Amino acid sequence: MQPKIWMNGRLTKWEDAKIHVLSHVVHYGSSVFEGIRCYRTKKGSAILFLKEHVRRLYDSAKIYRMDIPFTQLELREAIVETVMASGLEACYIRPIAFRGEGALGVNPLKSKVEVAVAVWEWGSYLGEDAIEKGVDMRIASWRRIAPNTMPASAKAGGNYLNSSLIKMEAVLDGYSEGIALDMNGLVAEGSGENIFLARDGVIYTPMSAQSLLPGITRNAVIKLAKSLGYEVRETLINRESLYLADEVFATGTAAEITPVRSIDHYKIGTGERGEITKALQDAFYDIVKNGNDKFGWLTFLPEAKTQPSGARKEAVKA
Ligand code: PPE
Repeated sequence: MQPKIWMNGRLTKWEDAKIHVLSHVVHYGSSVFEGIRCYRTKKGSAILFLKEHVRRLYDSAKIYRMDIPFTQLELREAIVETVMASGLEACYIRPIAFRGEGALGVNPLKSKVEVAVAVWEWGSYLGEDAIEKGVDMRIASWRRIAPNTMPASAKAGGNYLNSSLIKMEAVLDGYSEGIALDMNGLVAEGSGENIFLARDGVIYTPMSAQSLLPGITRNAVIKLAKSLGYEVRETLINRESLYLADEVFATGTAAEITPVRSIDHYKIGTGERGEITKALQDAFYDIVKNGNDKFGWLTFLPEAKTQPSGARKEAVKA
């Protein structure tokens, strides 16, 4: 049996969570969404960065002048409710707000905003051994959407047409992922991940104004790296810096921290997971696997050993 889907305020059966074919979103990509992970930690199931993801959803909605008919607190509660109802101890969570029925035509303002939350099991994003062995990537021939065309910092459905082109090209050519450059030929991001490199012990990642989604994992990795004593520079990165790096890794909710072992057939460093990448993974997995959450990034579900039952509202308010 598939998990229930929360739609416009209530849980419905998976197969009943439907929309009309003339919904605005189907024609014009007018949705904003999030991807969140719930982990089964040793201290119980916990959602990683619940508040941050919900906030980014509302930021994306604001950019597209969408009024989501629920508060952020209500949506956080809906997410916890959907995860709990699924019975899954670990899952991927997909909240989405979109322009539904109303009027066709480009103007979305006449179409009502609908909201849904779905959950499913989603294992490794870039292949089985990816986290340990790393993946092969290419530089995409497609550029990432430029800042004055579609805002990359909104996680909007339409942006993923660009991501799809990048991804299909990479996969059909035998790579796991494509890295897109921005309009100036500088490194932007993968189709669904942010990109980091390390050289001589310093970590670099493209600046958030650089045609990229300011990833929540990216932000966390920057914090983890600093807490481990590494210098992190958010800067402009040219393509060849990737080839010359000691280490390259990709970050994202789905991808977590995935080493990149080659780009365009250039071996990165030794071609194996690097020391810094491993240190960051260890710090990250200590939080999401062991539940050692010194940063306060996890929202434990009420059943979790560390939380009293009935703590749902308290948990999501925090
Ligand atoms: N850039 C893009 C374009 C992107 O889609 C993601 C997440 C990131 C960066 C990393 O952001 P964050 O998850 O906040 O660290 N991509 C999501 C979607 C993947 C999908 O295939 O759908 C994800 O990782 O959940």
